[in-house]
Amino acid sequence: MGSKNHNDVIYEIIEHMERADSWLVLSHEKPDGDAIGCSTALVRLGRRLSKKVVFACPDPCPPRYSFLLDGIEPPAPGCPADDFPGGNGVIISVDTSTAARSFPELLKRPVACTVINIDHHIDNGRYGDINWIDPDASATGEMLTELLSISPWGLTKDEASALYSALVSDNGDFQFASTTLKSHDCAMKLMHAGASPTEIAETLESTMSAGALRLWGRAMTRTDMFADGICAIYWLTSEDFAETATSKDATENLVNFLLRIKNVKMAALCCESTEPDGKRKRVRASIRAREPYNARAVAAVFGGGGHDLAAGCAMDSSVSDAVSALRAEMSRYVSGIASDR
Ligand SMILES: [Mn+2]
Repeated sequence: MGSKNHNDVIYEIIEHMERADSWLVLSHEKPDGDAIGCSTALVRLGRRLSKKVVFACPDPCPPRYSFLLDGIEPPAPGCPADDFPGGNGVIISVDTSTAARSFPELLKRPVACTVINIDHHIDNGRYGDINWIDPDASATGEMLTELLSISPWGLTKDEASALYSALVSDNGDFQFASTTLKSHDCAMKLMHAGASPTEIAETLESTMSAGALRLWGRAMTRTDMFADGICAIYWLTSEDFAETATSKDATENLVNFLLRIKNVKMAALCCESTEPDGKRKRVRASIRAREPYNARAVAAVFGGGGHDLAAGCAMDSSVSDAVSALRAEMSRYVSGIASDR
């Protein structure tokens, strides 16, 4: 995409947002820091501009990011179609690769309004009327920083802090390979607007419960190395969550610890979960990789997706079967890459 097109789409989005009386801001299911940071920044901006703002997310905000909701209503849990007047409104979907990860029924436009899709996932389904997809952005927060910097609206300290939180939670505090000069340029813009990296880091790094630390301990003691020490995996069962009084939210970033082991280039965490639709148990796997390995290539074998270095998938099997299947696939994949070189 040339730089002219890039700016054209941003201006088109700004124009639609400016013109609309109401904004429906959508975050994806199981929201992470990027999704919550971006959606709360937009909710704050919309209120400041006197728009009617509805904020919705299929799942509750993880406690780690609840500080971003200070002073605003938590997102509506169900599909907010009835709350949304339509007509002169926009639906703004952030950080959401497919409509299925949000509210598919809404994104099929039962109401006449423009759907704006702002995301950095390379596999984005382009379900919007306006799609701004930038896989080079280290976070959707980076894209919104760019948009707000160009817009006539500017950025308040609260909005900048939300976007800074989005940025650092997706690029691993500027440590992941997705970090670019532009990521740092965005950080500078956000600091100019009042975001404090120290305050945000202290808030983000001191939110763990004792139960979560015990849960991490259980996973860590199971650290299983394979493929000549290039791969590592650990897992958590429903009992682990029950006995430590924690939920899946407590596992954010846990998988990344496996990459701290010397020479590990590909890592996975398998978590047993009970699906909301009933008692069916599934296993959700988070996969991480370091170059030249690709996490999405492995996730795709199990019907999952994501980024090159961070991906995920769900499996209908027991934890032990899921771990064996993933172990086998990672070994096969890693040895394939080794023989290609
Ligand atoms: Mn993201």
